[in-house]
Parts: sequence; structure tokens; C-alpha cells
Amino acid sequence: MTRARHALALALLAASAQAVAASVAEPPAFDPRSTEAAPCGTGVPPPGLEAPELRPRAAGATLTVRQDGNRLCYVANGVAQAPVIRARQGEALTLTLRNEIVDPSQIEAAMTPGTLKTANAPVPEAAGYYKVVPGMRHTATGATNLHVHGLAVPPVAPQDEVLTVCTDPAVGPASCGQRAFTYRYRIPAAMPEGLYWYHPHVHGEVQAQMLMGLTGAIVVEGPEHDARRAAGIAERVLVVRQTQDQDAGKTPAAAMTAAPAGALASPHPASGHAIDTAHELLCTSNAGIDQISLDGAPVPLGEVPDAALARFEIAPGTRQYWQLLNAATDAFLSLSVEDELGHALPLEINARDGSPLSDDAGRRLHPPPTTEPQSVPPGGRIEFFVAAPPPGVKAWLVTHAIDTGCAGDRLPERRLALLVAGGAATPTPGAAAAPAAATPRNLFAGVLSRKIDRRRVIAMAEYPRPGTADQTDFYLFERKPGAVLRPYMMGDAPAITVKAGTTEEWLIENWTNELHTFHIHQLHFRVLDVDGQPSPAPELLDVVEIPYASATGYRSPEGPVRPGRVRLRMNFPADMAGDIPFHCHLVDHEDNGMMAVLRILKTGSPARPVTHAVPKPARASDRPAAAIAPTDDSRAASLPAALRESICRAKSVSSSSR
Ligand SMILES: [Cu+2]
Repeated sequence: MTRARHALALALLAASAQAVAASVAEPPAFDPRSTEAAPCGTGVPPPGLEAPELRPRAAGATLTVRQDGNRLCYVANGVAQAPVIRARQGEALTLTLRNEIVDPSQIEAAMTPGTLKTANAPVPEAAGYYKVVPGMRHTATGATNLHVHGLAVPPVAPQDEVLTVCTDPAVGPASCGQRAFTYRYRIPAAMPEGLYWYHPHVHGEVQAQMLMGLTGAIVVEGPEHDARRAAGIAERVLVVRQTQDQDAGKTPAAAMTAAPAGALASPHPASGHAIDTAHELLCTSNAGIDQISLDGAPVPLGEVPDAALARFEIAPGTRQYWQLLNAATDAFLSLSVEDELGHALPLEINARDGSPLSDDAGRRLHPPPTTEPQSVPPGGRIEFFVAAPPPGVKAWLVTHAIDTGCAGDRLPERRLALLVAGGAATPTPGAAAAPAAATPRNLFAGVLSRKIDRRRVIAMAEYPRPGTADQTDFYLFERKPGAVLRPYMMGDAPAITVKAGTTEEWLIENWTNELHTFHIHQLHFRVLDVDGQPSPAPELLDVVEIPYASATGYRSPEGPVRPGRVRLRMNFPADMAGDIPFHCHLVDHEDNGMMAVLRILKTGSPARPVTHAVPKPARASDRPAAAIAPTDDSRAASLPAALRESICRAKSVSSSSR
């Protein structure tokens, strides 16, 4: 929405607020202005109101994180609505993040685990099986930082460094050494143009901060955007968020089905590096349905009047370009546009995860319009052209019910928005004909034609945490002989080190009974096959759903459990040298350990011993203090002195092994 349209919307809202002022029962009218009395504004946005735009360029803009009780918000230009940040390919983008969080205990409350009556037993060590180490609880610090999801900018400060760079709250522990940080990004000229996003990445409290309100969209504009604009095709950015996670932190032991005899009872001897599925969290009964929102307006459940939904008009005979971000913490989406008879209207899918559809050579693909539901996992994006329904026909943007596995969340069908033919076509600014789009080469082209330097198997697992401060521990680890399963903790050494310029094929395995996702910072990957089914046109993504495991029977030669499997291939460019997190994007899982770090070494850079650890947030430990293994931290060594100083201020950590 333009600034003028936004101001108009505010004026209309203010007028309607006066009209209902007499009614005491009415919720507070929506007013996104951030004031001392209402740091995050008042009320919730009416359905269909787009967020304001922000174009920081090199000169920069400030995003202030403010707090109002159990709400957090990004404030830009005095407006407490996470702006849609716009940048051009090849452009410098400066963003100052300022932390005005005043009550970290509210973040703590948003991640409070359930309480067990009796403690879970730890996963026993058994010969032939990986050792499983339980995690420990993270106590909220109120520190926050910024991750620019999907952007191929270096994992090095002042760009997309999330492992050490953070900002301290106004009230609360000061462990970051700064209240504000200025990120200076350079969007590559060959960055695919499309939809990206931003959110905090302070490990352990990502989910709480996102649920409380900290997510926003980034649009990278390029020639295709310009061509759409010249052709008068209206664009619409849609952001789905989640405002609660009812099973966060809970180990619903009472609801767990009895573990069948499991892997340990298999008549087939363990191979020496087997996963103990007998002690995995099995089925749970997550009866609750989590609230989601569209552009900040709550999405109602069940049969709802159209007046409760966003109403989108498309001029008859024309089409619009919709860019949809799933910023939910763990809700998957399966999207269609359906009419009153339940018939899906064709959608022309144009881009996923910010990248216009292209083959490995970088040539643009234009698949025919589809009526198939479109899966968008948490963290994922989809962009498509949608045509106006025939006049008089109502259609809805729908997310279908999704089977997330017997340990997953309930995701019923929901209507997100009403879609009708109406309104006037967007005036075409110039000539009606779109200029030829000179698309620059896709940064991620060519990965399939490269020689594979190495293959790895990366496994996902989860186990109930022992002790009474109950939680579920989540694991993401390279499955190889001698591996030990440990939940990731802030400051952990990189799990995998590769040389710049190499290409690897990773088989991601899901050994649990719920869907997970795989996301890696900085990079995109091509998905080669899913559960052994090769993809005819491998998609270029930065987050992918990993199917849940299936039972095969205890006498099966392949073992009692067949993990869900996704094979992907990616290249590690020298420009992205540094420490790159990869994790599940069900962020509660990430917070509780389903994360690891990949280090890309610049070719020829010598390994340097590290003499200090990274900042480590305070933890109420339920086991002895963890140690940080010494690492060769060429990244910290390459930072400016002042920044290095702030990183090295961290408390020293004992070197005993955990
Ligand atoms: Cu997960």
C-alpha cells in the first residue's frame, strides 16, 4: 500500500473508531501509531489492510522493537506495523535495529513449558545406537536481532550474522553489549527477485518473539516487477502469521501412545549407528487449534461470514500478482482459490521462496496454471497470478486441512480471504506492453551441473527431555558412525565444515511422527527427490517440508521405521563464507535444538584457534553447565576490532566436555 493509501485507511479507521466510541463492548479501534501509552498501537488491523512499505536504501531506516505487555512489534516511522521492506537487486540496504523490550518475562511466559507430574526417563544408552544427550532450558533474555530469511548476503557482521550479533533489551540482562545494531546489506545483482522476510534469530526465544509479533516481509524488486507494474498488474503482499502455539514446550507424556516394542526390540542387529526410535516421542494428541492471522487480522475458524474475511477485488477480466509469506511458527499451509462449489480456480505459480521458477541453467519456467493445492511450509513463500473470478462468482483463498503426522498439530481447513471480481483495473502507467524483462542470471543457477564433492545424511529426531522442567528435545545431526545426538545450543561449534566452491548432496531424514522442515540460511538448494520419488523439475527452495516417518514392522529388514526423506543439492559459494545456521523452521523445534551450523571456509584461509567464546544467554540449567568446544573462528577474527571486542566480551566457558 502506498503511503497515501495507508494514511487514507488510517483516517477511515479513525472515523469508524469515533462511530463506535459509544459502545463499551467494542474492542479498541485499530490505530497502529506507536505512542508512549500504546507502544504497539491499539486494536488489531481490519481484514485486508496491507502493511506500510519501507524503502531504506543505503541511507537506511530504523526498525525499533517495542513491547506492550505480551505483544512485541516492529515500529518504523512511528507506525507499529511490521513494514514490507522493499529493495532493488544490487542495492545497498541499511537497517538499524533498536531494542526497546522492557519486560523479558513476557517472552519467558510465551515459552513456558508444561509441567510433568513425574519426570521422563532419559534415553538409555544402548550398544549399536547413537548416544542421546538431553538439552537444557533456555531462559528468555529479551535480546533480539534480525535475520533476513533467504537473502544471499554474507553470514558476517554487519550483514546477516545471527549467531553473535544481538541487541540488549531496555530492561533485562545486558549480554549483547549494545542496544542497537546497524545492519548493512548488499543485495546481490543476481539475487532472484521476489519475496523474502525478516524475523529475530536469538536461539531459544525465536518462537516466543515471532508469536508476540516480530515478523515482516521483504520484497526484492527487479525487471519482472517493473514489467508487471508497466503492464498494470496489481501486486499484493500477504503475510500469514501465527499468534499462539498451544503445544509449545510441552512434553505431553500422558497423551503419548504407548511406545511399541520399537527399534531396540528389532530382531535385526543394530548397525552401529542406529536411531533409537523406541524412545522417540511417538503420537501425541494436540487437540488445540492455533490461531493464525492474515496481515495481522485474525483468521476465523469454521463457517464464517464473508464480512469477517479480507475482501480482495480484482477488476473483471484482469489478474493480480500475489506474493504470500508463511511467517507462522509451525502452521503449514496448503493453498487454493476455490469457488462456492469447491472448484479450484487455476493459479499461475510464478515463484517460490523468492526465486522465479527457473531451470538449472537459469532459464525461466512458466508452467501451465494449476488447480492443485500449493504447499507452503512455515518460512516458505509462494508467488502467483490469480485471475478475477467471473462476475457474480465468489471465491476464497483457502488453506486445506493438512496431515502433519500423529505427533503433529491439527491444521483444519480455513478460509483466509474472499475474492470477487470488482473495482477498476490498475491504471497502466506507461505503454500497455510490458518491457522485455532482462532477467539477470539467477545466483543459484548451475548447482545440478556441478560435480558432487560429498554426500551426507542429516537426520531429525526428537525425545522427551528428562527432568521435571519438561520439554521436548529436538535433534538435527549428521548421521555417521560415532555421532552423538545433542540439541544445538548457542555458541556450539560448527557441525560441518566445507570449502568454498564445493557442492554437496544432503539426504535429510525425518525419524519422527510429525512433519519437520529444513531451512538453511544464505543458500537455496534444489530438491532432487522426496521419499525416493525423483522430482521431474527440481525446485529451487530455501525451506522444504520433510515427510514424517512410517512404520514398516519390527521384522522388516530395513528396521521398524522408515524415515521421511528429502534429497537436495547445494553449492557453497565463497561469497557466503562464514558460519551458516541450518535448522527446522518449526521454530519451537529450532529453539529446542533442531539446528546446527555449517562453516564455509574461504578457500585457502588458514584455520585459526579461537581464544574466546561467543555470548551465551543466561540459562536456568537443569544439568551441569555446557561447554563450548574450541573452534577455529576465522569469522570473528575477520571482524572490525570494535565488533570483535563486543563478541569477545562474552564470559569464558569451562572446557569440560558435556
Ligand atoms: Cu521440526
